[in-house]
Amino acid sequence: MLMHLRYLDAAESVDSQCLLLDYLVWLKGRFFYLGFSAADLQSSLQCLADAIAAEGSVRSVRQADMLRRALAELDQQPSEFSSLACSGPPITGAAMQFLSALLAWDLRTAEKLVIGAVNGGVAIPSIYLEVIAPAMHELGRLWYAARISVEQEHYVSSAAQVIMSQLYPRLFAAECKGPVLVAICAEGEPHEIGMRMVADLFQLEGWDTKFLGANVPPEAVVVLADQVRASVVAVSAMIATNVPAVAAQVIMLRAGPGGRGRKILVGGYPFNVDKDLWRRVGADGTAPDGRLAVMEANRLLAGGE
Ligand code: B12
Repeated sequence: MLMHLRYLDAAESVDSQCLLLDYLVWLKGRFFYLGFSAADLQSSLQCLADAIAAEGSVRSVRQADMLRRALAELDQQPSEFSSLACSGPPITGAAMQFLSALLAWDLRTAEKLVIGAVNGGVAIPSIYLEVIAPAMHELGRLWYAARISVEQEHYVSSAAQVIMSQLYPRLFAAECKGPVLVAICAEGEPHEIGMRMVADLFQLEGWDTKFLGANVPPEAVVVLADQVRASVVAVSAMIATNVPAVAAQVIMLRAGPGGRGRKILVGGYPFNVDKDLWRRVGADGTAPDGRLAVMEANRLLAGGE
């Protein structure tokens, strides 16, 4: 129940009906795969909407209304894999081999596949976006459908990062004379692989990147952005409940030293679901993946609005 309230709070605070609906669709599917009743979910959420409305404040009435509208739409949605977080074509080829090896706890085979491909001339962006990213998305679907364990989810994501780190001598081989990028995951956000990939692709394009990882305290970001004279700060969130933290980070950066001239990019799953969300959190732009993020940052620095 607490989790529902957090999603509702977040969706309301950034005025995003579609983020709330996406969460409920995801929840309905998760109930389906765990063998829980969809009718129970629907009636408990209906009770929640009534209890929130009974509070009577302007905010609670608005939240209850959002929840009721989302529930009416939820009825029309199928249960299996209908959330964007869990949809998409099945993975094939190298992505499937990479994931299968790690699901079998075999880091060596997954590592050989990646390092062998890079040694054979495959570009790092292709490895990231066509092998590792799809493998991670499939990992999420398998967890969602209760077909793998939590241990496997943790192992695969941690092993993927170990393998990505082995590409760092190549990523940082050239002297970086380009603009400075500070890349962080918003306060509370544990998913760091997406932001890490984005930062690495900036590095490959000659940017000087400072990637700080998951759950970064917002004040520290303001200090660092000033200290390293960042041209762009990139803020990532994967879980919708962390979108308000993205918005708060943007406000803090704008108010901090040098904040007016600095560009802020935001991204991650909620920004792919709600295409206009980046504007409502006060950012300068967004992009659905690392390659497009570099293009967007270059466009903004060249004076694009
Ligand atoms: C690995 C993983 C984890 C790991 C994270 C480890 C780590 N160190 O990062 C762990 C195990 C910790 C974890 C925890 C949880 N997770 Co998780 N996790 C995943 C998983 C499988 C992969 C994430 C990933 O690396 N994706 C690959 C990257 C490359 O994709 P990406 O993040 O979308 O990034 C790309 C773009 O979005 C974009 N981008 C990203 N950031 C930025 C920033 C900027 C500025 C720009 C421009 C672009 C951009 O570019 C990236 C590269 O192209 C996803 C499944 C999925 N669909 O991604 C679930 C998933 C995100 N997790 C989910 C959930 C529910 C959780 C938990 C709540 C429960 C759980 N599974 O244990 C907890 C969170 C607890 C908490 N404290 O909040 C759900 C979220 C559902 C939802 N409706 O939001 C997902 C979608 C799984 C699912 N299918 O249900 N998780």
